[in-house]
Amino acid sequence: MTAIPEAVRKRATKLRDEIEQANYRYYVLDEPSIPDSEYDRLFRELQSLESEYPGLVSADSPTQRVGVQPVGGFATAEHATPMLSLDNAFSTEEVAEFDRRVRERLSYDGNVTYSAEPKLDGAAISLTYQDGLLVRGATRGDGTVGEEVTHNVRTIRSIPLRLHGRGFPTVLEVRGEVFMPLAGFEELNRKAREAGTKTFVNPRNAAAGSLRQLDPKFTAERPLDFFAYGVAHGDGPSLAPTHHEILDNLTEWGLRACPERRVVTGVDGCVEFYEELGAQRNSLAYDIDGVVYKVDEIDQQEALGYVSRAPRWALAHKYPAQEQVTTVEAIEWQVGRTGAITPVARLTPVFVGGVTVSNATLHNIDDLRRKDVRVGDTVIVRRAGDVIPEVVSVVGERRPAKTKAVRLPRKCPVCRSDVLRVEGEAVARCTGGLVCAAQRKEALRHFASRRAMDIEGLGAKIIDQLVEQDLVATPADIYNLTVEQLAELDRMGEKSAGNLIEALRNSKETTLPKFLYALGIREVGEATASNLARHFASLESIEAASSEELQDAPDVGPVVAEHIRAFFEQRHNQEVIQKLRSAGVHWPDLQKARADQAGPLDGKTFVLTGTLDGMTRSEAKKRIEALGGKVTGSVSKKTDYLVCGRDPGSKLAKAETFRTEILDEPALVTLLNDEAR
Ligand code: 9MJ
Repeated sequence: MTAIPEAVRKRATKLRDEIEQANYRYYVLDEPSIPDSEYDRLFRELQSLESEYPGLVSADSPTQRVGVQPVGGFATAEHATPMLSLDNAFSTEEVAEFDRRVRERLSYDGNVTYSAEPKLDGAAISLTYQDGLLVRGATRGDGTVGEEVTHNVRTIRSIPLRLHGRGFPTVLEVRGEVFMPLAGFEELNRKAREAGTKTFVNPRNAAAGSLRQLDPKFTAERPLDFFAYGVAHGDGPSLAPTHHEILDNLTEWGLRACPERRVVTGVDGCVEFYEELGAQRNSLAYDIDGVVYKVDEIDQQEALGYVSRAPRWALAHKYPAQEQVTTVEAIEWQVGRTGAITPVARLTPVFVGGVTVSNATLHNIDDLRRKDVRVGDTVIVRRAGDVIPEVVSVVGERRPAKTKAVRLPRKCPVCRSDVLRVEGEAVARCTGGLVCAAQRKEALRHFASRRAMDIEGLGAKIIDQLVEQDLVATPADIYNLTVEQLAELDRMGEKSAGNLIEALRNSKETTLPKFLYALGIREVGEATASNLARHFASLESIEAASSEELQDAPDVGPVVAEHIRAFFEQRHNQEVIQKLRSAGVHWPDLQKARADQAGPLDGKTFVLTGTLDGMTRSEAKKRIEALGGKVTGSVSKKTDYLVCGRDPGSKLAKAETFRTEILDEPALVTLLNDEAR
């Protein structure tokens, strides 16, 4: 045997210690210290050292087992067939290598048929059904012994307590993943932030933590879901001969399997599936960290067998990690349009969730304090779906000496006005208003944006220069700009200056809802602006309305009404509006809304998702609004209907969690036609 250099032995010991520590934090405490990507890196390094120096391998090496033994609280549950994990691949070459090994072992020259399925990021679970009755739910634990969590599993609504139909084995052990859909996860964390309690790092930990609650009452309150992905053993009637048919059978017996699965052929089929699903990854309702390929023929699976911790017939092909470690280089405060100041971490750039991230939000001062993020810290950054990258936690073990806790600045970092934090509010604000260049820039960006005044070519870079050179202070000033002034700016020539002037001229013809939205009144988004316009029909009536009268408009509560009042009471704002109108900004007269003659869909809130065939989304919106209904952008408790077209986005899953009524296109058309009568 090759002699093992001392440095290698030391490195292996260090890696084992780090991996063991990470395992403990992950499996026992449900509080991971490092992201999976970092764990995988350490694990692979240890594996590669051990394969180079086999003398390093010891029975207690983390490479020799799946997780850690369960501790306390729950009864232990043995797995008659071990619950294994999966080997990982990070490239097409590694997938090809896997396929080659499979064919070699099977002495098979043709293309292997695989079942390809999303790899869900949750907690693995084993469910035992005896004579169709759910008798045991168990976590994976160390793969051989897990924890008995039957009571908790029974609270998950997508897990049937009794199987449907017939033909299932007398004893059926189903394996699958308990996970938390993203909408539920974000809602849970939002509530935790509001209540000032601890947030979960990611949906997977939230799912694992929820499953291991000692009191099932708490599990029941968590939005958990379940997809089956396999069967361990069955007594009685035998199972189908292929993996995909077994999953189909499970769905006939009332279990859920991920609908995104597909039977594919050879490496090409696998990779095509990987790429297609990768393109949809950000719009799925749940987190996935890769796809899994499984040899579809059960006979072939049996011939291939297992290695110590993973089946030889399956492979996880991972996507770019959604969590990475990096370091915090600075913590800065960003000033928004309404003066809200938000802590932002400037990071050593890191590739996460498919893009390079160098800034991440820290939400607000309370959240920052709770996580205790400091300059110099090693942190976990998460970027999942379309969500803004965020710092989720600090890797405490890696904090350098002499760091300082971050404090809320007393002066605005941009204009030096006082920073004010209203008692009970999470957000701190700069009190500078339009004196503050940051707020001015943000107000102008908002004013010019596509859904507001839609001024093409007036982007952030131009606005920054206009404000910094004192050419523009308020939105009214932009209509006084000349071609000569614009042509002087960086990134501008005569021609683009001329185009911008033309765009400014075009933008003067607008609509009342767009104009109201463009003013940037706090809490007045597009939907509220549109409701106000419809309800009051003219800007003058809105300006003259009392707080009570404003609240007669749909979607306007006392807080929003107060913001509207406060905005119009400012003389300064009145002047800006006056100047805008003098510059020629105008909109068509609206029919006076017949406020007292309620539309048939009055008070009903709709959300649209997916593609409609017979009309565009904006036509649908118009028709709903014409009958008094309201269309908003995201699903909440208050949503009455989700209109669901083809290829719906994550709103569908969210609507399902709120049990919102779902209308397909024909149902919407029927409703609109019926109500229009
Ligand atoms: C997940 N996590 O979605 C397996 N998995 O199969 C799928 N995990 C698995 N399959 C055998 N889809 C062991 C683990």
